[in-house]
Amino acid sequence: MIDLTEKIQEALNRQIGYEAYASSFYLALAYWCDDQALEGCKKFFLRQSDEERMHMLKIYEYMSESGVQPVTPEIARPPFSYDSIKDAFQRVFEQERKVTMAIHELLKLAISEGDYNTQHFLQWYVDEQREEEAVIRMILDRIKVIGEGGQSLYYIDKEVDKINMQVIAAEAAESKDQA
Ligand code: OFO
Repeated sequence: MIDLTEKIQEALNRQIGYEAYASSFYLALAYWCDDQALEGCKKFFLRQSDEERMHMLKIYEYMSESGVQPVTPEIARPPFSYDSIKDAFQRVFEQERKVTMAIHELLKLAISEGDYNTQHFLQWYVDEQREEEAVIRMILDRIKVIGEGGQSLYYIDKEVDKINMQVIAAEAAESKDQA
């Protein structure tokens, strides 16, 4: 059993809330895209919603293995609609930046508490956030190049679909390497 201080427990519970919100946010985005007939974007956001849930569950497991019962959070309702697909991805980027900051704060706390296990546990999240931000930044760059309006939406959707497939392939290769 690992000892988690009160402060670390509170911070991990807060992080559970952020991951839960992120999962719900991506789900809302997926069905906004569905309404706009953007199938590629819908798939991207659905996969991301599942991943965020997995990130949340990893914290549940970590706390449980440490002999602490995690607190299931209340989740705020995410935005229902967006001005454009660019607006949607920009908000995603801001959301991911917030989560990155939260992970970094948590890591700083684990360092100041001398909690080596939590530091080690959080390293995975640091890497994951960096990768997620890079993917969203790439999508925003592609949207800039393609432009918005008219037929460009069709090409943006195709591009996001392609990027989604690349993310899936990269994750499959990563888990094969770890097996
Ligand atoms: Fe949990 O990875 Fe983004 O938010």
